[in-house]
Amino acid sequence: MSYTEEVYERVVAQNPGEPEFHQAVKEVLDSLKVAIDANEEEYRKLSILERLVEPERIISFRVPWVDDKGVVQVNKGYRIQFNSAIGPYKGGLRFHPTVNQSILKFLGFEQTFKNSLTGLPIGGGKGGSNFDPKGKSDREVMAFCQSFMTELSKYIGADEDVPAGDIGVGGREIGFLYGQYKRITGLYEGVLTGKGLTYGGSLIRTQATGYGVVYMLDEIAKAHNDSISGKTVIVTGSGNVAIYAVEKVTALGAKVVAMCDSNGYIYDPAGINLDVVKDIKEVKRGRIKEYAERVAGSVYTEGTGIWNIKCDVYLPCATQNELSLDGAKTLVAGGCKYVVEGANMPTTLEATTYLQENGVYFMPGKAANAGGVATSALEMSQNSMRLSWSAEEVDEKLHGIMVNIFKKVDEASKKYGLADNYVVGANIAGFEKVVEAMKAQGIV
Ligand code: NDP
Ligand code: 2IT
Repeated sequence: MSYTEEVYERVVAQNPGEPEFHQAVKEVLDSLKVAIDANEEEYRKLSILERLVEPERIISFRVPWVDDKGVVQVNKGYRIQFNSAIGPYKGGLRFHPTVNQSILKFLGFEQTFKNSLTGLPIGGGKGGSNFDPKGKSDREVMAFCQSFMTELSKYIGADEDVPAGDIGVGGREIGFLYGQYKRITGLYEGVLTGKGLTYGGSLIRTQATGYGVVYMLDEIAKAHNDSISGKTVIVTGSGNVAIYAVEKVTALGAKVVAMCDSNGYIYDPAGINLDVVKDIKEVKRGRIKEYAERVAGSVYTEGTGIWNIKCDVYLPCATQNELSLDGAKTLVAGGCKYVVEGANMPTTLEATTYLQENGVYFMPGKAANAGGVATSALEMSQNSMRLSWSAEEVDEKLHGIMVNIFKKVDEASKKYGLADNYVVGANIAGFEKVVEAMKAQGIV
Protein backbone atom coordinates (compact mmCIF):
# COMPACT_ATOMS: atom_id res chain seq x y z
CA MET A 1 0.00 0.00 0.00
CA SER A 2 1.31 3.49 -0.78
CA TYR A 3 2.17 5.91 2.03
CA THR A 4 -0.79 8.18 1.19
CA GLU A 5 -3.21 5.21 1.26
CA GLU A 6 -1.79 4.00 4.56
CA VAL A 7 -2.25 7.41 6.17
CA TYR A 8 -5.80 7.67 4.84
CA GLU A 9 -6.70 4.31 6.39
CA ARG A 10 -5.16 5.43 9.66
CA VAL A 11 -7.24 8.63 9.61
CA VAL A 12 -10.44 6.65 9.07
CA ALA A 13 -9.57 4.20 11.86
CA GLN A 14 -8.48 6.85 14.35
CA ASN A 15 -11.24 9.40 13.67
CA PRO A 16 -14.45 7.34 13.65
CA GLY A 17 -17.74 9.04 12.83
CA GLU A 18 -16.10 11.97 11.03
CA PRO A 19 -17.10 11.49 7.35
CA GLU A 20 -16.49 15.10 6.26
CA PHE A 21 -12.99 15.03 7.72
CA HIS A 22 -12.26 11.71 5.99
CA GLN A 23 -13.52 13.16 2.70
CA ALA A 24 -11.31 16.26 2.90
CA VAL A 25 -8.27 14.15 3.81
CA LYS A 26 -8.95 11.70 0.99
CA GLU A 27 -9.11 14.45 -1.61
CA VAL A 28 -5.81 15.92 -0.44
CA LEU A 29 -3.92 12.63 -0.01
CA ASP A 30 -5.08 11.27 -3.38
CA SER A 31 -3.84 14.48 -4.99
CA LEU A 32 -0.52 14.43 -3.19
CA LYS A 33 0.32 10.88 -4.21
CA VAL A 34 2.19 11.96 -7.36
CA ALA A 35 4.32 14.39 -5.35
CA ILE A 36 4.86 12.12 -2.35
CA ASP A 37 5.87 9.06 -4.35
CA ALA A 38 9.05 10.80 -5.52
CA ASN A 39 10.26 11.34 -1.92
CA GLU A 40 8.34 8.65 -0.13
CA GLU A 41 11.18 7.43 2.09
CA GLU A 42 11.97 10.90 3.47
CA TYR A 43 8.33 11.78 4.10
CA ARG A 44 7.69 8.46 5.84
CA LYS A 45 10.68 8.87 8.12
CA LEU A 46 9.51 12.32 9.15
CA SER A 47 5.86 11.17 9.46
CA ILE A 48 4.97 14.30 7.53
CA LEU A 49 1.50 13.14 6.55
CA GLU A 50 0.66 11.76 10.02
CA ARG A 51 1.55 15.18 11.43
CA LEU A 52 -0.37 17.07 8.73
CA VAL A 53 -3.64 15.24 9.39
CA GLU A 54 -3.50 15.63 13.19
CA PRO A 55 -4.68 19.03 14.49
CA GLU A 56 -2.15 20.67 16.79
CA ARG A 57 -4.95 21.27 19.28
CA ILE A 58 -8.73 20.89 19.60
CA ILE A 59 -10.45 23.15 22.11
CA SER A 60 -14.02 22.26 23.02
CA PHE A 61 -16.16 24.10 25.55
CA ARG A 62 -19.63 24.74 26.98
CA VAL A 63 -21.51 27.89 25.94
CA PRO A 64 -24.37 28.73 28.33
CA TRP A 65 -26.57 31.77 27.60
CA VAL A 66 -30.03 33.06 28.49
CA ASP A 67 -32.76 33.35 25.83
CA ASP A 68 -35.48 36.01 25.64
CA LYS A 69 -37.83 33.90 27.74
CA GLY A 70 -35.29 33.78 30.56
CA VAL A 71 -34.46 30.12 29.90
CA VAL A 72 -30.83 28.97 30.00
CA GLN A 73 -29.63 27.43 26.72
CA VAL A 74 -26.43 25.43 26.29
CA ASN A 75 -24.44 25.06 23.07
CA LYS A 76 -21.16 23.44 22.14
CA GLY A 77 -18.22 25.67 21.24
CA TYR A 78 -15.00 24.68 19.45
CA ARG A 79 -11.75 25.98 18.09
CA ILE A 80 -9.56 23.64 16.04
CA GLN A 81 -5.99 24.94 15.87
CA PHE A 82 -4.89 22.81 12.98
CA ASN A 83 -1.48 23.90 11.77
CA SER A 84 0.75 26.84 12.70
CA ALA A 85 3.76 26.03 10.51
CA ILE A 86 3.51 29.16 8.37
CA GLY A 87 1.76 31.62 10.70
CA PRO A 88 -0.74 32.10 13.51
CA TYR A 89 -3.89 29.98 13.23
CA LYS A 90 -6.34 31.72 10.90
CA GLY A 91 -9.82 30.74 9.84
CA GLY A 92 -13.48 31.43 10.37
CA LEU A 93 -16.11 30.65 12.98
CA ARG A 94 -19.26 28.85 11.84
CA PHE A 95 -22.54 29.09 13.76
CA HIS A 96 -24.95 26.50 12.37
CA PRO A 97 -26.94 23.66 13.97
CA THR A 98 -24.99 21.06 11.93
CA VAL A 99 -21.60 22.10 13.36
CA ASN A 100 -19.66 19.25 14.93
CA GLN A 101 -16.04 18.18 15.27
CA SER A 102 -15.96 16.41 11.90
CA ILE A 103 -17.09 19.49 10.00
CA LEU A 104 -14.70 21.80 11.82
CA LYS A 105 -11.78 19.41 11.33
CA PHE A 106 -12.46 19.20 7.61
CA LEU A 107 -12.64 22.99 7.46
CA GLY A 108 -9.46 23.48 9.53
CA PHE A 109 -7.57 20.95 7.40
CA GLU A 110 -8.67 22.66 4.16
CA GLN A 111 -7.83 26.03 5.62
CA THR A 112 -4.20 25.04 6.15
CA PHE A 113 -3.65 24.48 2.41
CA LYS A 114 -5.82 27.43 1.38
CA ASN A 115 -3.92 29.82 3.60
CA SER A 116 -0.64 28.51 2.24
CA LEU A 117 -1.85 29.18 -1.32
CA THR A 118 -2.49 32.85 -0.51
CA GLY A 119 1.27 33.32 -0.09
CA LEU A 120 0.64 35.19 3.18
CA PRO A 121 1.90 34.15 6.65
CA ILE A 122 -1.20 32.47 8.09
CA GLY A 123 -1.64 28.99 9.57
CA GLY A 124 -4.86 26.96 9.54
CA GLY A 125 -7.70 26.97 12.07
CA LYS A 126 -11.48 26.86 12.29
CA GLY A 127 -14.09 27.04 15.00
CA GLY A 128 -17.71 27.56 15.75
CA SER A 129 -20.79 26.31 17.46
CA ASN A 130 -23.99 24.37 16.88
CA PHE A 131 -25.82 27.60 17.80
CA ASP A 132 -28.38 28.68 15.18
CA PRO A 133 -28.56 32.48 14.79
CA LYS A 134 -31.67 32.14 12.57
CA GLY A 135 -34.80 33.45 14.25
CA LYS A 136 -32.89 34.75 17.29
CA SER A 137 -33.21 38.34 18.49
CA ASP A 138 -30.16 40.63 18.40
CA ARG A 139 -30.04 40.41 22.19
CA GLU A 140 -29.96 36.59 22.08
CA VAL A 141 -27.20 36.63 19.46
CA MET A 142 -25.22 39.07 21.63
CA ALA A 143 -25.70 36.95 24.76
CA PHE A 144 -24.49 33.88 22.90
CA CYS A 145 -21.49 35.68 21.35
CA GLN A 146 -20.42 37.11 24.71
CA SER A 147 -20.54 33.71 26.38
CA PHE A 148 -18.73 32.07 23.45
CA MET A 149 -15.96 34.68 23.52
CA THR A 150 -15.60 34.55 27.31
CA GLU A 151 -14.17 31.05 26.83
CA LEU A 152 -12.55 31.48 23.40
CA SER A 153 -10.60 34.59 24.50
CA LYS A 154 -8.26 32.35 26.53
CA TYR A 155 -6.92 30.73 23.37
CA ILE A 156 -6.72 33.47 20.74
CA GLY A 157 -4.70 36.64 20.10
CA ALA A 158 -3.46 38.81 17.24
CA ASP A 159 -0.22 36.79 16.97
CA GLU A 160 -1.69 33.49 18.09
CA ASP A 161 -5.05 32.70 16.52
CA VAL A 162 -7.25 35.10 14.55
CA PRO A 163 -10.83 33.94 13.88
CA ALA A 164 -13.23 35.51 11.35
CA GLY A 165 -16.69 34.84 9.90
CA ASP A 166 -18.12 31.84 8.07
CA ILE A 167 -21.68 30.48 7.77
CA GLY A 168 -23.90 32.26 10.30
CA VAL A 169 -21.15 34.64 11.41
CA GLY A 170 -21.20 38.04 9.71
CA GLY A 171 -20.63 41.64 10.72
CA ARG A 172 -23.13 41.59 13.59
CA GLU A 173 -21.60 38.55 15.26
CA ILE A 174 -18.00 39.72 14.75
CA GLY A 175 -18.91 43.03 16.41
CA PHE A 176 -20.34 41.34 19.52
CA LEU A 177 -17.39 38.93 19.70
CA TYR A 178 -14.85 41.73 19.34
CA GLY A 179 -16.49 43.85 22.04
CA GLN A 180 -16.36 40.99 24.52
CA TYR A 181 -12.73 40.11 23.68
CA LYS A 182 -11.70 43.72 24.29
CA ARG A 183 -13.67 43.90 27.52
CA ILE A 184 -12.09 40.72 28.92
CA THR A 185 -8.48 41.22 27.81
CA GLY A 186 -8.27 45.01 27.65
CA LEU A 187 -6.58 44.67 24.27
CA TYR A 188 -7.58 46.63 21.18
CA GLU A 189 -5.84 44.39 18.67
CA GLY A 190 -6.45 42.62 15.38
CA VAL A 191 -7.71 39.43 17.02
CA LEU A 192 -10.65 39.02 14.65
CA THR A 193 -11.07 39.90 10.98
CA GLY A 194 -14.20 40.94 9.17
CA LYS A 195 -14.56 43.76 11.67
CA GLY A 196 -16.68 46.83 10.98
CA LEU A 197 -14.99 49.75 9.25
CA THR A 198 -15.28 51.97 12.34
CA TYR A 199 -13.25 49.62 14.55
CA GLY A 200 -10.40 48.22 12.49
CA GLY A 201 -12.08 46.37 9.63
CA SER A 202 -10.69 46.41 6.10
CA LEU A 203 -12.48 47.81 3.09
CA ILE A 204 -13.39 45.01 0.62
CA ARG A 205 -13.27 42.21 3.25
CA THR A 206 -17.06 41.82 2.96
CA GLN A 207 -16.83 41.46 -0.80
CA ALA A 208 -13.50 39.61 -0.92
CA THR A 209 -14.50 35.95 -1.04
CA GLY A 210 -17.13 36.42 -3.75
CA TYR A 211 -14.99 38.82 -5.78
CA GLY A 212 -12.04 36.45 -5.48
CA VAL A 213 -14.09 33.52 -6.79
CA VAL A 214 -14.90 35.54 -9.90
CA TYR A 215 -11.30 36.74 -10.34
CA MET A 216 -10.36 33.06 -10.29
CA LEU A 217 -13.07 32.18 -12.83
CA ASP A 218 -11.75 34.97 -15.03
CA GLU A 219 -8.22 33.53 -14.92
CA ILE A 220 -9.42 30.03 -15.81
CA ALA A 221 -11.51 31.36 -18.69
CA LYS A 222 -8.65 33.50 -20.04
CA ALA A 223 -6.25 30.55 -19.84
CA HIS A 224 -8.61 28.74 -22.21
CA ASN A 225 -9.14 31.70 -24.56
CA ASP A 226 -12.59 32.30 -23.20
CA SER A 227 -14.25 35.11 -21.29
CA ILE A 228 -16.87 35.62 -18.59
CA SER A 229 -18.81 38.13 -20.66
CA GLY A 230 -22.08 36.76 -21.99
CA LYS A 231 -22.05 33.61 -19.85
CA THR A 232 -25.15 32.31 -18.06
CA VAL A 233 -24.33 31.65 -14.41
CA ILE A 234 -25.89 29.89 -11.40
CA VAL A 235 -24.68 30.95 -7.96
CA THR A 236 -25.89 28.77 -5.09
CA GLY A 237 -26.56 30.16 -1.62
CA SER A 238 -27.53 33.77 -0.98
CA GLY A 239 -25.19 34.64 1.85
CA ASN A 240 -21.98 36.62 1.99
CA VAL A 241 -19.99 34.66 -0.60
CA ALA A 242 -22.89 34.22 -3.04
CA ILE A 243 -24.00 37.86 -3.03
CA TYR A 244 -20.57 39.27 -3.89
CA ALA A 245 -19.86 36.57 -6.46
CA VAL A 246 -23.08 37.64 -8.18
CA GLU A 247 -22.07 41.31 -7.94
CA LYS A 248 -18.66 40.79 -9.56
CA VAL A 249 -19.65 38.26 -12.23
CA THR A 250 -22.51 40.53 -13.29
CA ALA A 251 -20.11 43.49 -13.45
CA LEU A 252 -17.93 41.44 -15.80
CA GLY A 253 -20.82 40.95 -18.22
CA ALA A 254 -22.34 37.61 -17.23
CA LYS A 255 -25.98 36.97 -16.37
CA VAL A 256 -26.83 35.19 -13.11
CA VAL A 257 -30.18 33.44 -13.45
CA ALA A 258 -30.51 31.48 -10.19
CA MET A 259 -29.67 31.59 -6.47
CA CYS A 260 -30.93 29.64 -3.45
CA ASP A 261 -31.05 29.20 0.29
CA SER A 262 -31.57 26.02 2.30
CA ASN A 263 -35.33 26.07 1.60
CA GLY A 264 -35.40 26.46 -2.18
CA TYR A 265 -34.21 28.31 -5.28
CA ILE A 266 -35.24 31.22 -7.46
CA TYR A 267 -34.98 31.39 -11.24
CA ASP A 268 -35.00 34.80 -12.90
CA PRO A 269 -34.44 34.55 -16.67
CA ALA A 270 -33.98 38.34 -16.87
CA GLY A 271 -30.95 38.16 -14.55
CA ILE A 272 -30.98 38.37 -10.76
CA ASN A 273 -31.72 41.82 -9.32
CA LEU A 274 -29.05 41.86 -6.62
CA ASP A 275 -30.46 44.91 -4.82
CA VAL A 276 -33.55 42.86 -4.01
CA VAL A 277 -31.46 39.90 -2.80
CA LYS A 278 -29.33 42.20 -0.63
CA ASP A 279 -32.43 43.76 0.89
CA ILE A 280 -33.96 40.35 1.66
CA LYS A 281 -30.77 38.79 3.04
CA GLU A 282 -28.56 41.58 4.40
CA VAL A 283 -31.23 43.92 5.70
CA LYS A 284 -34.32 41.85 6.52
CA ARG A 285 -32.61 38.47 7.18
CA GLY A 286 -35.46 36.89 5.18
CA ARG A 287 -35.90 33.91 2.86
CA ILE A 288 -35.02 33.75 -0.86
CA LYS A 289 -38.63 32.81 -1.58
CA GLU A 290 -39.54 36.49 -1.05
CA TYR A 291 -37.62 37.36 -4.25
CA ALA A 292 -40.29 35.71 -6.41
CA GLU A 293 -42.98 37.68 -4.54
CA ARG A 294 -41.14 40.92 -5.35
CA VAL A 295 -39.74 40.42 -8.87
CA ALA A 296 -42.15 39.79 -11.74
CA GLY A 297 -41.12 37.00 -14.12
CA SER A 298 -39.11 35.11 -11.50
CA VAL A 299 -40.08 31.70 -10.11
CA TYR A 300 -39.44 30.06 -6.74
CA THR A 301 -39.08 26.29 -6.39
CA GLU A 302 -39.10 24.67 -2.97
CA GLY A 303 -36.32 22.16 -2.25
CA THR A 304 -33.09 21.31 -4.09
CA GLY A 305 -32.48 20.96 -7.84
CA ILE A 306 -31.08 24.36 -8.84
CA TRP A 307 -28.68 22.51 -11.18
CA ASN A 308 -31.64 21.61 -13.44
CA ILE A 309 -31.46 25.16 -14.79
CA LYS A 310 -29.14 25.39 -17.80
CA CYS A 311 -25.91 27.34 -17.30
CA ASP A 312 -22.36 27.80 -18.62
CA VAL A 313 -20.89 28.48 -15.18
CA TYR A 314 -21.88 27.02 -11.80
CA LEU A 315 -20.55 28.69 -8.65
CA PRO A 316 -21.50 26.66 -5.56
CA CYS A 317 -21.37 29.16 -2.67
CA ALA A 318 -23.57 27.59 0.03
CA THR A 319 -22.22 24.61 1.97
CA GLN A 320 -20.37 21.27 1.92
CA ASN A 321 -21.59 18.46 -0.33
CA GLU A 322 -24.38 20.50 -1.87
CA LEU A 323 -23.49 19.22 -5.37
CA SER A 324 -23.71 15.45 -5.74
CA LEU A 325 -23.14 13.13 -8.70
CA ASP A 326 -26.70 13.50 -10.03
CA GLY A 327 -26.39 17.27 -10.00
CA ALA A 328 -23.00 17.07 -11.72
CA LYS A 329 -24.43 14.84 -14.46
CA THR A 330 -27.28 17.27 -15.04
CA LEU A 331 -24.87 20.19 -15.26
CA VAL A 332 -22.70 18.42 -17.82
CA ALA A 333 -25.73 17.38 -19.87
CA GLY A 334 -26.86 21.03 -19.85
CA GLY A 335 -23.53 22.24 -21.26
CA CYS A 336 -21.93 23.66 -18.11
CA LYS A 337 -18.20 24.32 -18.68
CA TYR A 338 -16.95 25.80 -15.38
CA VAL A 339 -17.48 24.86 -11.75
CA VAL A 340 -15.61 27.18 -9.37
CA GLU A 341 -16.18 26.51 -5.67
CA GLY A 342 -17.04 29.51 -3.51
CA ALA A 343 -18.03 27.29 -0.59
CA ASN A 344 -15.72 24.82 1.17
CA MET A 345 -16.00 21.32 -0.33
CA PRO A 346 -19.45 21.88 -1.88
CA THR A 347 -18.85 19.14 -4.47
CA THR A 348 -18.75 15.48 -3.45
CA LEU A 349 -15.72 13.42 -4.50
CA GLU A 350 -17.79 11.46 -7.06
CA ALA A 351 -19.23 14.64 -8.53
CA THR A 352 -15.76 16.21 -8.75
CA THR A 353 -14.37 13.24 -10.66
CA TYR A 354 -17.37 13.22 -13.00
CA LEU A 355 -16.99 16.91 -13.79
CA GLN A 356 -13.25 16.57 -14.42
CA GLU A 357 -13.75 13.55 -16.67
CA ASN A 358 -16.40 15.33 -18.69
CA GLY A 359 -14.53 18.42 -19.76
CA VAL A 360 -15.60 20.82 -17.01
CA TYR A 361 -12.93 23.18 -15.65
CA PHE A 362 -13.19 22.56 -11.93
CA MET A 363 -11.45 24.77 -9.36
CA PRO A 364 -11.59 23.58 -5.73
CA GLY A 365 -12.62 25.90 -2.91
CA LYS A 366 -9.23 26.00 -1.23
CA ALA A 367 -7.94 27.92 -4.26
CA ALA A 368 -11.10 29.61 -5.50
CA ASN A 369 -12.42 31.01 -2.22
CA ALA A 370 -9.02 31.96 -0.76
CA GLY A 371 -9.64 35.66 -1.47
CA GLY A 372 -11.63 35.94 1.76
CA VAL A 373 -8.92 34.76 4.08
CA ALA A 374 -6.27 36.56 2.02
CA THR A 375 -8.10 39.83 2.59
CA SER A 376 -8.38 38.91 6.27
CA ALA A 377 -4.59 38.69 6.28
CA LEU A 378 -4.52 42.15 4.67
CA GLU A 379 -6.79 43.34 7.49
CA MET A 380 -4.27 41.92 9.99
CA SER A 381 -1.46 43.82 8.25
CA GLN A 382 -3.42 47.08 8.37
CA ASN A 383 -4.21 46.54 12.08
CA SER A 384 -0.55 45.91 12.89
CA MET A 385 0.52 49.03 10.99
CA ARG A 386 -2.39 51.05 12.42
CA LEU A 387 -3.20 52.18 8.90
CA SER A 388 -6.11 51.68 6.49
CA TRP A 389 -5.75 51.09 2.79
CA SER A 390 -8.29 52.40 0.27
CA ALA A 391 -10.83 50.10 -1.35
CA GLU A 392 -8.90 50.32 -4.63
CA GLU A 393 -5.64 49.29 -2.96
CA VAL A 394 -7.18 46.30 -1.21
CA ASP A 395 -9.07 45.19 -4.31
CA GLU A 396 -5.93 45.42 -6.40
CA LYS A 397 -3.99 43.31 -3.89
CA LEU A 398 -6.85 40.79 -3.77
CA HIS A 399 -6.88 40.56 -7.55
CA GLY A 400 -3.11 40.07 -7.63
CA ILE A 401 -3.34 37.31 -5.02
CA MET A 402 -6.02 35.43 -6.99
CA VAL A 403 -4.02 35.71 -10.23
CA ASN A 404 -1.02 34.38 -8.38
CA ILE A 405 -2.95 31.46 -6.86
CA PHE A 406 -4.18 30.49 -10.32
CA LYS A 407 -0.59 30.56 -11.61
CA LYS A 408 0.69 28.38 -8.77
CA VAL A 409 -2.13 25.87 -9.17
CA ASP A 410 -1.79 25.74 -12.94
CA GLU A 411 1.99 25.32 -12.77
CA ALA A 412 1.81 22.57 -10.15
CA SER A 413 -0.72 20.61 -12.21
CA LYS A 414 1.46 20.93 -15.33
CA LYS A 415 4.64 19.97 -13.43
CA TYR A 416 3.11 16.57 -12.74
CA GLY A 417 1.72 16.15 -16.27
CA LEU A 418 -1.85 16.74 -15.12
CA ALA A 419 -2.68 20.04 -16.86
CA ASP A 420 -6.13 21.41 -15.98
CA ASN A 421 -6.42 19.12 -12.96
CA TYR A 422 -6.72 22.01 -10.54
CA VAL A 423 -7.52 19.74 -7.61
CA VAL A 424 -4.10 18.13 -7.82
CA GLY A 425 -2.48 21.51 -8.57
CA ALA A 426 -4.05 23.27 -5.57
CA ASN A 427 -3.28 20.52 -3.12
CA ILE A 428 0.34 20.11 -4.18
CA ALA A 429 1.02 23.85 -4.35
CA GLY A 430 -0.55 24.38 -0.92
CA PHE A 431 1.26 21.38 0.60
CA GLU A 432 4.76 22.34 -0.54
CA LYS A 433 5.09 25.51 1.52
CA VAL A 434 3.57 24.00 4.66
CA VAL A 435 5.86 20.99 4.48
CA GLU A 436 8.99 23.06 3.90
CA ALA A 437 8.13 25.11 6.99
CA MET A 438 7.36 22.01 9.06
CA LYS A 439 10.64 20.38 8.08
CA ALA A 440 12.62 23.52 8.92
CA GLN A 441 11.05 23.80 12.37
CA GLY A 442 11.91 20.29 13.49
CA ILE A 443 9.73 17.78 15.28
CA VAL A 444 7.07 20.01 16.86
P1 NDP B 1 -23.62 32.76 4.98
O1 NDP B 1 -24.11 32.28 6.29
O2 NDP B 1 -23.50 34.20 4.72
O3 NDP B 1 -24.52 32.14 3.81
C1 NDP B 1 -24.68 30.78 3.64
C2 NDP B 1 -25.68 30.58 2.53
O4 NDP B 1 -25.72 29.22 2.15
C3 NDP B 1 -27.10 30.95 2.96
O5 NDP B 1 -27.78 31.47 1.85
C4 NDP B 1 -27.65 29.61 3.38
O6 NDP B 1 -29.06 29.50 3.35
C5 NDP B 1 -27.06 28.73 2.30
N1 NDP B 1 -27.07 27.35 2.71
C6 NDP B 1 -26.58 26.81 3.84
N2 NDP B 1 -26.82 25.50 3.88
C7 NDP B 1 -27.48 25.23 2.73
C8 NDP B 1 -28.00 24.05 2.16
N3 NDP B 1 -27.92 22.89 2.81
N4 NDP B 1 -28.61 24.11 0.95
C9 NDP B 1 -28.72 25.30 0.31
N5 NDP B 1 -28.25 26.45 0.80
C10 NDP B 1 -27.64 26.41 1.99
O7 NDP B 1 -22.22 32.03 4.77
P2 NDP B 1 -21.04 32.40 3.76
O8 NDP B 1 -21.58 32.96 2.51
O9 NDP B 1 -20.02 33.15 4.51
O10 NDP B 1 -20.41 30.96 3.49
C11 NDP B 1 -20.83 30.13 2.41
C12 NDP B 1 -19.76 29.10 2.11
O11 NDP B 1 -18.54 29.76 1.76
C13 NDP B 1 -19.39 28.18 3.28
O12 NDP B 1 -19.03 26.92 2.75
C14 NDP B 1 -18.16 28.84 3.87
O13 NDP B 1 -17.36 27.91 4.58
C15 NDP B 1 -17.48 29.31 2.60
N6 NDP B 1 -16.50 30.39 2.73
C16 NDP B 1 -16.83 31.58 3.33
C17 NDP B 1 -15.91 32.60 3.39
C18 NDP B 1 -16.24 33.93 3.94
O14 NDP B 1 -15.39 34.82 3.87
N7 NDP B 1 -17.44 34.16 4.46
C19 NDP B 1 -14.53 32.42 2.87
C20 NDP B 1 -14.32 31.15 2.19
C21 NDP B 1 -15.27 30.20 2.16
P3 NDP B 1 -29.92 29.55 4.72
O15 NDP B 1 -30.03 31.00 5.03
O16 NDP B 1 -31.21 28.91 4.37
O17 NDP B 1 -29.17 28.78 5.76
O1 2IT C 1 -13.34 29.46 4.87
C1 2IT C 1 -12.74 30.56 4.96
O2 2IT C 1 -11.69 30.77 4.35
C2 2IT C 1 -13.36 31.62 5.76
N1 2IT C 1 -14.44 31.43 6.30
C3 2IT C 1 -12.64 32.93 5.95
C4 2IT C 1 -11.59 32.81 7.01
C5 2IT C 1 -10.91 34.10 7.40
O3 2IT C 1 -10.11 34.01 8.35
O4 2IT C 1 -11.15 35.14 6.81
